[in-house]
Amino acid sequence: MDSSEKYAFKIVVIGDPEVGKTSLIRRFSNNSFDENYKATAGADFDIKILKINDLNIFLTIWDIGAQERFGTIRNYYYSGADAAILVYDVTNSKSLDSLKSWDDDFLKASIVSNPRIIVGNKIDLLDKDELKQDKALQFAHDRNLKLILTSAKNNFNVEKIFVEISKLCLEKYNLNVIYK
Ligand code: G3D
Ligand code: MG
Repeated sequence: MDSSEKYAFKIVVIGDPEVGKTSLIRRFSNNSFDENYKATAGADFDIKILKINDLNIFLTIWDIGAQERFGTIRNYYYSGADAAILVYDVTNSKSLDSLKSWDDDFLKASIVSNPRIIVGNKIDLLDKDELKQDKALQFAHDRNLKLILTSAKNNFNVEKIFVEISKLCLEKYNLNVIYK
């Protein structure tokens, strides 16, 4: 019998439309990237099991889908969430500016100060000298959050997002054992 500890976390992936939320989730859960799938419609989540050290982490990863704009639906997604992944597109500064209100909304809907992580996606579209991301680093610093730069397209740093957020969840919720 598997005697390793098991933990379950609900993770929500939020941010403006088109930043690559669905692509990151697909890349992580199926290791695939599809340039042609349609915008996510309605409720959608994937389940993935991660092993960190000796721990089994069950992640339900919620994709906020095409409902990004509708505030009332957000609360349904946020309900019971353990952590949020805040995604912006490194080629779209407006999507970075929006993260402030995404983060504020998520925190407002959370009972405790849940862990979050900032993800700058689509770095395959940047030249090397554009990778500095000063504004994002400042935002990350202001909120005491980690920034991870990714490419769902090239599968760069995608797993790292989920490992890091799982570690933050473990730190915060180390009593959330469902089976020992
Ligand atoms: P969303 O779920 O946040 O709305 P999607 O975003 O995952 O639907 O992605 C929006 C568009 O960005 C898609 O292109 C997708 O292929 C593209 N995309 C996602 N991640 C990356 C990335 O890392 N690099 C690049 N170059 N493109 C990415 P289309 O053309 O279908 O709109
Ligand atoms: Mg989507």
